[in-house]
Amino acid sequence: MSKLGAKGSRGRGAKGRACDGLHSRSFLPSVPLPLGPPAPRLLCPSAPLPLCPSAPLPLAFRLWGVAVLALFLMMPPFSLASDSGQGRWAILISGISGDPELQEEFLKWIRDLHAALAGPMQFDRGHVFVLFDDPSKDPGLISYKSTRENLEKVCREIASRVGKDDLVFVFIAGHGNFDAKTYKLNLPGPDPTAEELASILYSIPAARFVVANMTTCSGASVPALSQKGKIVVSATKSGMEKNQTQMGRFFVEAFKNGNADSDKNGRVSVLEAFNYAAHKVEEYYSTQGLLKTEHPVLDDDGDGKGQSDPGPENGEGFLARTTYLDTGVPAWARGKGTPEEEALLAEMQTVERQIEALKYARSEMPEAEYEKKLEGLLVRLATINAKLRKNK
Ligand SMILES: [Ca+2]
Ligand SMILES: [Ca+2]
Repeated sequence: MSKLGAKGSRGRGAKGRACDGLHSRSFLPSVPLPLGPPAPRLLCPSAPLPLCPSAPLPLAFRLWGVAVLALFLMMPPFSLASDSGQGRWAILISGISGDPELQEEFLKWIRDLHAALAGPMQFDRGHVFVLFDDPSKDPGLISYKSTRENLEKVCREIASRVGKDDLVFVFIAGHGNFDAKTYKLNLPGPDPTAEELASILYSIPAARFVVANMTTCSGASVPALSQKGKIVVSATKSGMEKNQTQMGRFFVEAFKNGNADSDKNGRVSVLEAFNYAAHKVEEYYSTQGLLKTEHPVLDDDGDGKGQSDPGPENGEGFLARTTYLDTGVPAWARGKGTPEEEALLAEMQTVERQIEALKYARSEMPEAEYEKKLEGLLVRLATINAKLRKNK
């Protein structure tokens, strides 16, 4: 079940956004959708279909038709070569576990995430660095003991090899603490504050960062880690949530589980992973009959404040919707393709990004202008997909 379902149960669905005319997120790519086969998602119960094709159709129906066409044409038409894994880097770090069972749990998260990155997501193995509090637990996997010094060393190494447009994914497991003023990550040896952590990580001159801090109290690290162009996910909304967190487990699961791909475009965006994991956290506490002691948030607008429900309404989630850890090739399209097909795919992703940008700018333009621009982008999307099918 997607986060959207959970949001609906909290009242967001009552706004009627699911059938919000033709600009509804229901049929656009790269947006969270209820799970299920593609066809039913195109139907909007409150918007009856036009039965007489010769009758003039309102713009809304024309847009709906274009959207249906775009999605129809997005059915797997071709195969593409995946890239070599260049341009993407990962730091997976777990600090002091403090408990053998927790240590095993954190190691499992890291192992699973490493397997997903090096496997289906095709990261270059030499681009994935694992730091753990006891390297003897898995010497083949763990690059370094998770000290601050070693984290700095890894960042220096990546900095010396990274491209300016590269993506760096940082996953932090373990414990953090908060003394009402300062967040610190508990590592063997000196504990970096959130500000120091940001300084160490962002010494890497890469344009794109996804930082997932899954520790206790991690919400308190968001203000320091937040910057324009960076996506920050934390397991808790503040430093006051000090109980052991579950978010990390589900965030990792999101990249292993097709259910996180709520819009069924064959890829899991960072926002989809967040929504999936946040929903699973909610489900976990509910099923266990426990008071929910962690409230995950995401920040990607650089204002230092995370949102539990990112969307155009609060301006959060634009980057995360269009940021992926994978190669850029949908799961259904991974294989061998031609340069022309790759160029078309890149163009398709550009148009998807423009659609998202338009949705975020919607409140600042007249509705007619919004619909006209959206229609234009959807037509472009349909045209690209038609070309891809033709090349099949
Ligand atoms: Ca997706
Ligand atoms: Ca924010």
